[in-house]
Amino acid sequence: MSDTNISRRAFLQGSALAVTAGAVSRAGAAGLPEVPLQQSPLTQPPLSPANGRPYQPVVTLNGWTLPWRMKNGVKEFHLVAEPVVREIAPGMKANLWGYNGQSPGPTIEVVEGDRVRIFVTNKLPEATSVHWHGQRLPNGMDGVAGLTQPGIPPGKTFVYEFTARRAGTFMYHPHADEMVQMAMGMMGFWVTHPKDPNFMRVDRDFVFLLNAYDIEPGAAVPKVNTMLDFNLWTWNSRAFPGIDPLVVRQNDRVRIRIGNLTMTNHPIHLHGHEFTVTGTDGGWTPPASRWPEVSADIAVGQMRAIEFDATEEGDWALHCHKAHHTMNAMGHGVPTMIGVDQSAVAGKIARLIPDYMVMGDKGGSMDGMEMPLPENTLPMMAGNGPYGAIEMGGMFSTVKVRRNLARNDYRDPGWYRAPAGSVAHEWKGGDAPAPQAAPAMRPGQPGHGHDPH
Ligand SMILES: [Cu+2]
Repeated sequence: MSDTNISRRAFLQGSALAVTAGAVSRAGAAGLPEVPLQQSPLTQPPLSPANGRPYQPVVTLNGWTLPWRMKNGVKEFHLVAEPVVREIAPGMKANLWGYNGQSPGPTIEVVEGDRVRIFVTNKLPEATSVHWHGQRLPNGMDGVAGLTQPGIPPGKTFVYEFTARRAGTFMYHPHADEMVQMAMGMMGFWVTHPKDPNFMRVDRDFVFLLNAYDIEPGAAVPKVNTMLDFNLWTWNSRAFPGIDPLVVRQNDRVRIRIGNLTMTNHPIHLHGHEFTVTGTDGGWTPPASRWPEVSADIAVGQMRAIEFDATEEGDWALHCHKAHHTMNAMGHGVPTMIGVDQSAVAGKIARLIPDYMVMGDKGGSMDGMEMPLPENTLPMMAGNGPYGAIEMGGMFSTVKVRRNLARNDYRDPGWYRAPAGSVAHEWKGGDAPAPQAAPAMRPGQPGHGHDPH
């Protein structure tokens, strides 16, 4: 395939110009890189670079990395903005907008110093643009429709070109009708690897975006006008139990890069290990500025790279610490009934509705209860673990640390088998007589026996 003169001239002018309508016709399309598509919602293995400078590729949780072609020393990518169907978790599919068959779009991986050319074809019913969030680039490549370029009209292809100047963690998303397009799932991850592959080297490097949708139970299209009250809290447009585990070999150095494109902050909490924040939107954090944490709050529009040594074997929860963010669509608006004896009223209702069930009087646990749900709707908390129901949904997964894994093996090893005697269990030794402390009293208080004075 050969370049078109039109696009080459456009690059020399150094701004995001449309490859003219002719170029996306059958004849002109010869100049465009092919469009890789991904349909599977499962985590794809890391894409080892076939050409260019070497690096340790990342693993996109429930996602994939976009292949490129090398054209006269330039890495060429082709993104297609289009309507997609995304399985949020088994049992529920959403009609979203995304890139190359999925929401989020594929991760783009390049190396510091790479010359990068990205063709963006718009198959949406309205204009779009792509903003390369966090990058240093020529102003005309920044992707803000109206400010730095005209919007990409439906059916047209624009080209962006710049040098990836700074290593780090980035995102991409539209800067055109943002409220609608981001509520519909248009976003993706970008990683620029350091030129020196041994700089900040880790064994496993995971990436995902925090996103959120408001989809009525039974519906499939997000409500795009919702400002705060979302009901699906997702990582890469997947909700637990649809989120894959992060599989790690014991003693691996692990990095998890997280970007937040929701409307609120998310305190992401890791069990069993301490981590440090080694990178932000602005670059690597200076080592002297790091301190140990077990939760990192990720504000809207921010990115954080956390790192730890996976020393402890097991299945360690990794989740947002806002309790409503580890739940799915149903149940957020239900009144609190804890401690309310509903038995009298239940009898009366049962005469009218034979299957009526008292709910919530002993807490919210759904353990063992099967609820009828509307079509295409996820239960509020849904996962099953080796010891019963995991009463979670939404922004929840596990870091599965195992010994004896191969270096590049990311397959789910199943549930952790804890050594005998190391699991919390029912006490069967009988009640020990516990000495009770005497009731607290103030000196001189009448009726309380002896006075120390
Ligand atoms: Cu959250």
